[in-house]
Amino acid sequence: MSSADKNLSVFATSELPDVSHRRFAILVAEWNTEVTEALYKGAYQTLLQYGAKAENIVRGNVPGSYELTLGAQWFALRDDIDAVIALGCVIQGETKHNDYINHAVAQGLTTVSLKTSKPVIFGVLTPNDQQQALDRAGGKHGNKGDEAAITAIKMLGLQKQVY
Ligand code: DLZ
Repeated sequence: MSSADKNLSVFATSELPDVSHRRFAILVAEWNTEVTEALYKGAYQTLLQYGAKAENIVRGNVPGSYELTLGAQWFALRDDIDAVIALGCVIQGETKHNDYINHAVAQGLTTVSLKTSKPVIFGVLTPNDQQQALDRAGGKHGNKGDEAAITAIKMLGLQKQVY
């Protein structure tokens, strides 16, 4: 079973919708690149695995997780983007810096999602250390990137059901 399938079994209660014509933006923070690149790989492959077309997936990089919110807003405001997946990794440090970043990003992505009425998925790891992050970026605890992609797909399914 692939890690995407594992995540699907955690989530799924129904079939995933057809997303062959849906357009996705994946935003990747450049801090903790080893982790965020693994998250990206997971999200990208999972979108393809569940029917998205490569030409309908655009990638954007931001310097750090704090910048995910504005990057997400720029993509979400585009008419040709249906959903945004924001990927980052904020590792706990000796100061409270990480708390401020995590709260700002969570709040900011929520605001963008509600303001644009599009799925903006929080794919940010908030681990205590790098190993915990790697465990969740294709390691023993799966890949949060896969999970973020499936969440985006499921939200597009709900949108179709509602509208
Ligand atoms: C400054 C900072 C710190 C200390 N740690 C992280 C981190 O673990 N993960 C991450 O994605 N970004 C970090 N940053 C950078 C901030 O997200 C942001 O890029 C800067 O504060 C500039 O706005």
